[in-house]
Amino acid sequence: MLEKPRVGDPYICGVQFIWCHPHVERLFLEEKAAFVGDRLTDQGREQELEEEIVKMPGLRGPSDYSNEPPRHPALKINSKEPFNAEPPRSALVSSYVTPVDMFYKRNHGPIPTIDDIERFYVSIEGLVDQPKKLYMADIRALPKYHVTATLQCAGNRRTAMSKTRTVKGVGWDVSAIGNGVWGGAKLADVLELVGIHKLSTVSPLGGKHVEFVSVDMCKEESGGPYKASIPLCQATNPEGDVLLAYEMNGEILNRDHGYPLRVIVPGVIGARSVKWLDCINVISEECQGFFMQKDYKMFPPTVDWNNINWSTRRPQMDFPVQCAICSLEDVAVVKGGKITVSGYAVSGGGRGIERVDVSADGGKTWVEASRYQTNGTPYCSDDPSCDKWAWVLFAAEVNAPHNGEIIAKAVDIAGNVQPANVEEIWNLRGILNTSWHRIQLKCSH
Ligand code: MTE
Ligand code: MO
Repeated sequence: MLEKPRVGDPYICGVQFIWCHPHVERLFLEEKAAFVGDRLTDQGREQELEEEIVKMPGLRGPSDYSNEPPRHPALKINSKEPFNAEPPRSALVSSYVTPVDMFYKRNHGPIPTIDDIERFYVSIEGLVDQPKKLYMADIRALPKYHVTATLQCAGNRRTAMSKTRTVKGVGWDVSAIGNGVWGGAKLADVLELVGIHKLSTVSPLGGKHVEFVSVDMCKEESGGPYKASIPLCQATNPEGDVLLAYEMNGEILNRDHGYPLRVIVPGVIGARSVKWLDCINVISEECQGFFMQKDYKMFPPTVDWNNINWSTRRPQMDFPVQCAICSLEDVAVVKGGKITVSGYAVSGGGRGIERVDVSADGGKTWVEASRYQTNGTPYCSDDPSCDKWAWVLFAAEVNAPHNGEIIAKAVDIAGNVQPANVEEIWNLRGILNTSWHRIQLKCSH
């Protein structure tokens, strides 16, 4: 990082001009300094620089962590730079919609900054007849939708998986998940603007995937921006509810969660919901970025870092059926007798939750938990107003055993069940730990 330039520095003239510009930060200065080089001696050069500044994009990915947003002190920090943090378990069952400040934050680089929201636009490029730039006003002019969707990191519950055998990745307890109400335009409507019709599986120029590119610099992408893609048929399906979201829980999206604009791909692992969207590319093959090709893939337990062949597996998209108890910590010390066990259950791909079972005797007998959605109304799978992309919160009363195990497991509407043990789904990246959630109890009497 450069110091504020002083007389005599090699780039003094060009740089000093940029430095004086109120919208420009030091980081940009550093980039400029590398090629400005010559001294600002004449008005012509000054004019040129001014034009370059006007052409600067509204949104930028900084290369260091000097401009991170404030965060709630109750979050448990799993990695500071990049910032990765989750709320205490209890925060997840306190409300059906997770408050923004209690929502997990999962980043791969520094949080981008906006110089000028008026200058911000998303470009739509690639296999489209007429590439387009969409400014925020253009996106806000499209019909606005609110989608309640649970976002879950593929690494949720990784720490528990790493107890079987070491895995690579940020450690997470059970709270790398949250339920948000996302407000924005449907990607299907946005794609219509560049001539790709609803429910198309191929664009007129042969595109089959839609790639989302951000501006945050990640070391995994060799300093390039974070990116991911989804199939075009999912992007053009209005029922898929893929959003370009500018609101979260009725508020303007904040910087941590993707301000000014992010993608929300409901029912799919969080990694595909690209934050700080900069560019949408219609492409013929799925995105070749690191997080699609060299990460977030599910391998069998026999694969280790010596014999891994990334090309043999597909990028993970839908997440499997999942649940976790959030009213108890592990290990929990409770008074004997009746206790209420509560938590969340969710499945990917829009498959709702059919049932949640809770056992207080290590899995010999089970009781069915009650389930709630939308502000406490009992969940009912044939109710069209139920949120198909969102979790259910569950609760069950059980008799606390002495030094026993409390377990929860969910079944989705397709009849998918969770695996009983983490060992059989162990994988080297530690993703998709959806094993039965087990809590060790110690009774205090
Ligand atoms: N988008 C960008 N640009 N950069 C990122 O690091 N992380 C992804 C996804 N989108 C990421 C991103 C991952 S792995 C997850 S789980 C979600 O964002 C997390 O979203 P949240 O921080 O809003 O909870
Ligand atoms: Mo993630």
